[in-house]
Amino acid sequence: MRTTDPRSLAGETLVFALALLLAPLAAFAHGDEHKGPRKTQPMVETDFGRTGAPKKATRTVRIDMSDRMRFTPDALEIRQGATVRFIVKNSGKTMHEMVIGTLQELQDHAEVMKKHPAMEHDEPFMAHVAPGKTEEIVWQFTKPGEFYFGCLIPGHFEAGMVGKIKVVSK
Ligand SMILES: [Cu+2]
Repeated sequence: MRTTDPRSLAGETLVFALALLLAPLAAFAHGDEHKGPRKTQPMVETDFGRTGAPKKATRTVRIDMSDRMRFTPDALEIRQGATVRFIVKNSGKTMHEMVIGTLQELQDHAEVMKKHPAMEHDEPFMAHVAPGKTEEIVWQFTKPGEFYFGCLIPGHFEAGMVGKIKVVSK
């Protein structure tokens, strides 16, 4: 004997099915809401160092980028093992970026950018900085050697928007 109206039973079944469907979405949304702005960068290990922990920064370096296609300063000497907080300012009127890497990597990347100008990466060793804005990179230089930083906006690297980082062994 049935006491429930079949229509309401169908309704309940539907609600249950919806709840099942939505549960993972709700979990996802919940996990997402704690993220907020990215506080910790993904850990990346490269030939020119690795993601630095902001709390362990041992040195702060201010870098200015201008429409003259120059970084100021454009030569740095850093002690191996140092974690550097770069405060990167764009004092120009066009977009600029600071990307750290080996010379080969920067050259290759600049070539790709020429073909795909809209391509955007986000890695812990780069900062895309809008006109008038300031962004930060925290990077640990784990290996000695000669490295570079460049702006890979098409044409900028070729115009000389590149700087040198010499990492000296401890
Ligand atoms: Cu630039």
